[in-house]
Amino acid sequence: MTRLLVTGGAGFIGSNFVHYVVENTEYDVTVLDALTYAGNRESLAGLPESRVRLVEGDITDAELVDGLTAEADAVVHYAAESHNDNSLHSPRPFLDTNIIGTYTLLEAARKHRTRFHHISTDEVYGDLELDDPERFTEQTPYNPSSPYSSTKAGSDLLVRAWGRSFGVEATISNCSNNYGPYQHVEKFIPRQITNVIRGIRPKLYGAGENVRDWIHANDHSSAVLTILEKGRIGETYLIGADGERNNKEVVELILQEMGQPRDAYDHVTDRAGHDLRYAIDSTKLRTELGWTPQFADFESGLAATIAWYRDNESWWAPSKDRTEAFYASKGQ
Ligand code: NAD
Ligand code: TDX
Repeated sequence: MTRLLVTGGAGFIGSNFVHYVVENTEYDVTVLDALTYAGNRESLAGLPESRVRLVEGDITDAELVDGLTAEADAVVHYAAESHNDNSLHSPRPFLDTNIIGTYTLLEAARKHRTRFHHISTDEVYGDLELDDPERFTEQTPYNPSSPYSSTKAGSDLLVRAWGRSFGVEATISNCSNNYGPYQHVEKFIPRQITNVIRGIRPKLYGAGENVRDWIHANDHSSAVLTILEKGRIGETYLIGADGERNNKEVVELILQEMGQPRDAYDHVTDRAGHDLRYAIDSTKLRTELGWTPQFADFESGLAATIAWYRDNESWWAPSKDRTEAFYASKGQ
């Protein structure tokens, strides 16, 4: 394996993966990315041109996808419409990219017999009660809540069907909430960090009791690379780093780290259908493939992320006003 086709490689997690691959492997990377509002070529700045090529294009473009897949040894498929709040406002792009886009890539992988790794989310499993002793495993039934998570669930099922019916050599990973550099300011942690930098109070949906299971994007990247290289074809692996926190705790940590009073935030309108809690049991990945996360300490990972947003205002500033105007229109 020498050349990877990474879809969505100019987005948050995809760009972190491309940086990780360049630093830790010999592989060359072709990024296929439509550079939607969520994609940013600056997220790939500084990477060697001899190893990383960015192709601006859509994963629903069958001819383009076919040509790029023919050149690749493996496809790692990150491209998606990824934000729950957007999916409640305007679901159609989620169907186009997450369903039709995944179908288009699978058809190319089938034709060229290309190894395929599909990036998915723990949100396909729905949510857990706060006091539920169980966490999500590979056996948990699918029960998605939002237009976003239902299209991701649909894309997972397409991957399984193309594996079983057409022999596509595919693996799937479902990861929990990522944090780290290059995340769009629409998402929870970067929104609150950049709010504080701009003198805006952080915004907590509802009571702030919802729990997310945080993992650093670098740990997600190392897990994906492990599955790509050692995972069993046809299998699903859950990725998580035991990082459960409720949203209120995370906002308080951000405020404290940024030198503000811990209660200097506002409660705003809750998200419709807001999932209560996600939690991942990643035993299979750890025991079968020997993966372990490196960013065990959420507080220091968060502090490094805050420092990154302070140091890289030119990366996020162009999106900030537009994003806040969208939230303000919804009372959030
Ligand atoms: P993101 O929104 O930051 O990035 C998505 C990228 O895909 C962008 O660069 C965008 O330009 C590109 N894209 C969108 N539509 C496209 C199309 N039609 N053709 C080509 N490119 C297109 O998303 P992210 O947070 O980096 O998520 C990446 C993947 O990881 C998604 O599949 C998401 O479901 C999954 N995931 C995310 C998280 C998380 O916490 N963010 C957790 C688990 C899984
Ligand atoms: O301003 C906010 N205030 C707030 O309280 C925002 C933007 C969010 N929230 C809450 C909603 C969630 O409980 O914070 C939590 C995290 O919100 P998001 O960052 O929007 O993430 P989430 O909806 O949990 O989904 C994320 O993780 C799973 C990614 O966006 C998905 O792509 C991934 O599949």
